[in-house]
Amino acid sequence: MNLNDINLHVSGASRFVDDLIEPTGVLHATIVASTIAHGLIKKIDLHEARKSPGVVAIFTAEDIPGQNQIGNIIQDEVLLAEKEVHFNGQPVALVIAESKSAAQKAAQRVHVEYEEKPAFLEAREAFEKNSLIAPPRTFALGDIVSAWDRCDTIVAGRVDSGAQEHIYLETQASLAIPLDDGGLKIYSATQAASIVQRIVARVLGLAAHRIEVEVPRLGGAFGGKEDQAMAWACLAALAALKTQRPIKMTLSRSEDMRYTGKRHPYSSDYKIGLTQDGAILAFEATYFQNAGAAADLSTAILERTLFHATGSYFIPNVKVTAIACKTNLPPNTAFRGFGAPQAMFVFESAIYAAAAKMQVDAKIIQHKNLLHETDEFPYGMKAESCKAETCWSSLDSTFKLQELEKQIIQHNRQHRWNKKGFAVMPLCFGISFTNTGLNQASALVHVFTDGSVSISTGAVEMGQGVKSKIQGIVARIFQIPLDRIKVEFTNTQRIANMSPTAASTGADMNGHATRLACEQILSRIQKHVEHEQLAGPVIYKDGLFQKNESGEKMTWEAAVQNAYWDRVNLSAHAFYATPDIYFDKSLEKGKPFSYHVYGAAVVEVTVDGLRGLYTIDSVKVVHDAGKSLDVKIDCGQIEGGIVQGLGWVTMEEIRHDKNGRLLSDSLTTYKVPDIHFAPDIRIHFLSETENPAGPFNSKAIGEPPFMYGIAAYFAILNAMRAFKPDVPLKFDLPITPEKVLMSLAGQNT
Ligand code: LUZ
Ligand code: MOS
Repeated sequence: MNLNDINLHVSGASRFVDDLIEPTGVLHATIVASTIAHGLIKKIDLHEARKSPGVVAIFTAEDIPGQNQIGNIIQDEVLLAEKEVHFNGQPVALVIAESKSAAQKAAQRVHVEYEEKPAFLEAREAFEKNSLIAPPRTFALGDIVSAWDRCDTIVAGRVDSGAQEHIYLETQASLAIPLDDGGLKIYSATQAASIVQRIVARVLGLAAHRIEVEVPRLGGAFGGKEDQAMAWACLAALAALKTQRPIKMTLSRSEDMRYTGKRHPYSSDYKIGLTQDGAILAFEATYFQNAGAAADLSTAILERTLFHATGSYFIPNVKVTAIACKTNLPPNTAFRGFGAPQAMFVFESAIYAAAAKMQVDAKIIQHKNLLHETDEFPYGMKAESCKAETCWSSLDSTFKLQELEKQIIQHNRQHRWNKKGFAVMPLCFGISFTNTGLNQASALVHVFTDGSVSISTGAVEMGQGVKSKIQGIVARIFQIPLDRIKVEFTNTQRIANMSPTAASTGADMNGHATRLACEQILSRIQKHVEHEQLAGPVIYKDGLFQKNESGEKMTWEAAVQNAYWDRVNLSAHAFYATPDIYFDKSLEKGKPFSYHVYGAAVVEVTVDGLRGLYTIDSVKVVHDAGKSLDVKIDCGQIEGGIVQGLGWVTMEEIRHDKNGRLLSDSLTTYKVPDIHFAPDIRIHFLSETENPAGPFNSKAIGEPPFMYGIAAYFAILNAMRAFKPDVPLKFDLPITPEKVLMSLAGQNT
């Protein structure tokens, strides 16, 4: 049986951090969190809490032996508050007790006195007061100033998009175990084991090599564990070092929702200019990003927003500016798409607004302005191997858009109380970390004397199937069955200096590194067979070393055994750095991406005009996966991405009270798509294309499909306009049933 994560999951056997067999003497941690959005700490009274049953220790910032600093890109985030709190939910103290409930009870008995200060919850509000994370950045192409004069239609407006909660099945979790040499072993539910190692070492004032971080697997992450697993690992580590007992720190669903950051809400201004025939000549936008109270990954996310400002289109004159605004919410963070969905929603809204003004179908403008091979992105890269037009026309021919349109018009004629609408979303998403330095990965491969294989890489398995893809790569090269290949847990002492498993690059980069390591070993074994066993050139085919002339053959197992006794090295480490990418921030030009992923989707919806309810009927996709490493995994990623994208644009609504306290802090108040909401999804892969940048010509899959969901917003708008052609055009997602109803009833929400 192939014991990869997929099989373990379906049988319920897989263990996540919280399921690991607990070490004896384990203690449990919980935090005392700020109950205000912004203010000074006047006093922390631990007196009563210390007497609470089961309490072992309580720590505050003063107990941190190293630096009280967990900021990664920008060092602006303390682990435990010192004099000031900057968001509701910020850790103020750490309570350690014999059980989680004892810790929680004691935490309630910690009394913190605050002096409240004014708080910003909205990006524009923070911007007005010059509360910024970093200076604004601008990308430009062509000559925007003169371009406006040549436009026949100019439309300007505002676009808003809301936050999104990750709702990974597994909440944040860590387990820290003190070691006899003064170091720690930490099990952490993180996408970024080496960054956890680095920051824990900083906080504890220890060398990185003293901190071993292991990630067994994650129950989903979606970006929410790229940076934000950090605090929980650091807190467990701090307490483990201090008490010399194992410490477990897990968050309940509600704690996780209240304490951790989300997808960044954006509020944006746009201006778009077109000629009479629908060619977009100019686009200008300012994105106000609600970063929350610390930088986290906000500046990187903002950069990806700029990179995707014009989506799948070529616009000759562009000027886009993005501003990370510092507010008093938990620091917002990575979430599938990483700033690109927000940018694409703005651009699609601009097209939609222009189409409405010109009284043409938005699809016509979309199609007319698609990217082509020789076009240049505003950041200077050429759209080589562009598949935008191919995906669009394949969508059209595969799913018969004209027929769909006819059916919808007919349905809307025949139905008074429910109307259908559809919209198309073309996709172009850049693959690589935009921070070029992160585009590196390593693999460590051992072949054991029985011919079975162990692989370690920097990839974290979070349900996306990266382990299966890596296993598949090894199986292709060594030509052995999958159950002879084991992909190990991610561990900082087997693979050093790992980049996060993020930016959709996990299978690409770790897959390439694995390939390189396997090729080294295979070549050594082959040479051994040629020189010591079969005396002459051999080829390796069908799992056999074969000599052409004589027909002599040798199995993988026999060759491995013989090579071992001949003292051939059966282990290899390989390093991969994505070639030919660079970016010059002083010019804001370069070639930041290894390649782009293309696709197109059509979303069909039905709106109930009396109740404002809607169903997403179908999502039909043409997607370019290159030569897919695993069609089932890629389909799963496309389906999951689409449903998550639909949730963001339709029903997922985050609400705070005026003290910045999260109101939508459970799955009864924060609604996410379920199986009943999920539409019929049809996926057509663009016939296999070459992509030498991906292992075996594959393409990255993780993030891009999320953005197909954006079409649902415009499909719903189209259905609403079938009820009421003059319904006000607002671009403010999520478009909840409440908003649909109020807007059809002519009321503002
Ligand atoms: N994480 C990151 C990402 O650190 N840099 C990126 O460019 C990125 N892109 C997408 C998702 N996560
Ligand atoms: Mo990410 S949004 O951690 O790829």
